[in-house]
Amino acid sequence: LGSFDWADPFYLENQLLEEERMIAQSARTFAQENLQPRVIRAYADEATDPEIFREMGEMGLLGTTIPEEYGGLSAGYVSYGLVAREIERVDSGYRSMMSVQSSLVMYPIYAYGSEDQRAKYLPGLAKGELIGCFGLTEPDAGSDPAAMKTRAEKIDGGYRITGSKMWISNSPIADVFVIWAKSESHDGKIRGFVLEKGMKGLSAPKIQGKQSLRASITGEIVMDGVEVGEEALLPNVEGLKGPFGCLNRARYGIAWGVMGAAEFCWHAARQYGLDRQQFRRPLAQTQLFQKKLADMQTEIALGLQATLRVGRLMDEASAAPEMISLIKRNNCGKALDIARMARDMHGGNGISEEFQVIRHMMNLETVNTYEGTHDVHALILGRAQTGLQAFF
Ligand code: TGC
Ligand code: FAD
Repeated sequence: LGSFDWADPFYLENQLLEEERMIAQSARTFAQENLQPRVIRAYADEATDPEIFREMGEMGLLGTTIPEEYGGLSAGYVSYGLVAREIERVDSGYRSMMSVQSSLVMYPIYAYGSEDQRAKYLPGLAKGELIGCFGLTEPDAGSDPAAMKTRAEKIDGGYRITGSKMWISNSPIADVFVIWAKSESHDGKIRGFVLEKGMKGLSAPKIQGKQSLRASITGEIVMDGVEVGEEALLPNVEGLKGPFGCLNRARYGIAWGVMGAAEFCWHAARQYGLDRQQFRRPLAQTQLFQKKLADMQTEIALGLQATLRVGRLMDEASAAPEMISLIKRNNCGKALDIARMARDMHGGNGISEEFQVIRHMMNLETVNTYEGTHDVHALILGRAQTGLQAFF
């Protein structure tokens, strides 16, 4: 029988390819050296440093799966997931910045865009010289994006877009806006458009006062008759499968990312329990404390194995969206439970910014909600096994 590594119970590390291990290691070094030192201040001040996009770009962490000719790394989905895990080990907001740029902006321009659109936007987005955002959710259309009100009306040589988007990561600092709208000249079908900062009628006010994901800026997108040329339309997709094709990738990355946040909380709780004495012994020497550590270790080990399995299937192009719903839902829910438990195990210190577990806990409330809530993914899985639609 082999030996047991408490921090890596199923030897995940050994199941990675050499290239994947190297990408994960460089993402870890970057996250620990460049992001960790600034996150406590950024969260407290609710301040996002746009320079982080350039730094991530220099490290090759934006558009990991996009081909090299467009500035990406041509790496696989397991590598992308490992990057998300390392960044979210520091903060879910920083991972959010990375995953919106990679999966929700670069991916649709690459997969659904014209050659001109790819050449115009992808290299700048990969370097982090351009910042992107993805507008699907609206004030009255969150879980039900088919109810969107944003319209693209045909005008001479292009379109006039009117509507508003809500809760959009990166929007107040974005240069490139991937927007989904119902297009009147395409039978009212949902189509994607690429808008640019500075266009007349386009604004993106910041949403103030978030108590979660404070290191990542979030805003609205207001489109008051924004006029764009024909070249703004993403030509190669129509219908909800356009935005969902992007969400499949982002949700998969989140399933890895939240395991990074959960690992941070688990390791912090273990160390705290070893260091702190009560009743003349370490907290870690009590049965209740050890049971909590065992639960954390178990859920994280299982969650990571599941994401690796789905990642391998993504790389073979045979992962189904329902598999992604399963890991997005379960890993987010478990990570949130683990962060709450770690907060409790730190006692009073657990509410202090210095110990960082409450920041992860607050962030994970958002991650459990965005990209399809925990319950919406349950309904996707319920539909897949009963054949019955329970959304409405
Ligand atoms: P439904 O009838 O199920 O499907 C409509 C069309 O879409 C296709 N489709 C998919 N295609 C690819 N991948 C998927 N996962 C797909 N899911 C559905 C489907 O085949 C169909 O195509 P067609 O050609 O037959 O028309 O649609 P529905 O309206 O009943 O929707 C059901 C539901 C609830 C599952 C869906 O609307 C949903 O997932 N809602 C959640 C919304 C959501 O996830 N929003 C995310 C916004 S972006 C975000 O949160 C970014 S945060 C990022 C960050 O900061 O990190
Ligand atoms: P609702 O859909 O109103 O849901 C409210 C509650 O009702 C939830 O508990 C939900 O599970 C439940 N519910 C809904 N429908 C049903 C049903 N049929 N049966 C049972 N229960 C149901 N969106 C973007 O497009 N781009 C972004 O970049 C982006 N970034 C975000 C960043 C942050 C910080 C946040 C908080 C959100 C972001 N979102 C983004 C939006 C996010 O995707 C939505 O908030 C999410 O999809 C949920 O929609 P909603 O907030 O309208 O909630």
